[in-house]
Amino acid sequence: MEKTFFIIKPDGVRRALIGQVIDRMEHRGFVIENLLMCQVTKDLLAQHYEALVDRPFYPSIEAYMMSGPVVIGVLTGADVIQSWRKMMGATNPTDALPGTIRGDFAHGAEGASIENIVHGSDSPESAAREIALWFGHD
Ligand code: IDP
Ligand code: MG
Repeated sequence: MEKTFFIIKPDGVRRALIGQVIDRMEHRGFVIENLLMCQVTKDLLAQHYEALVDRPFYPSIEAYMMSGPVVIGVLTGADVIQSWRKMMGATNPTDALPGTIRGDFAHGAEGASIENIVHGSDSPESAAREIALWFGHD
């Protein structure tokens, strides 16, 4: 079984969407293998978004992701990495289709950062790296 790493971002927690996001995972038949509410630290976030830290908009991502608690977890199932990405929808909620989490719950225009409710690993390599980073083991 494949594993992926997910985050319900601060806007998802703030808007009381934890239940609806988890509900979609469970309805789809994926298994939640690990689940934790926490406050992101600067260092951990920079490691998580190592591909984005040098971008001009990274400070806005940092402010967004540290603006409140997040829920992190590991999801397991067949082809869960790509399936969860499809369930999330496009990065920019303006492009996210109705029926996706971002397409149903986000509009994305909150200042400089793209606020889009959820994160999901984009490849098996990212999933393994992110699970190890956030949970300390795979
Ligand atoms: P993803 O979350 O769909 O994988 P990534 O390109 O990996 O998208 O970007 C990570 C996160 O950083 C996005 O979900 C979004 O919150 C934020 N982000 C990405 N690109 C931009 C941008 O151009 N401006 C502001 N925030 C961005
Ligand atoms: Mg990404």
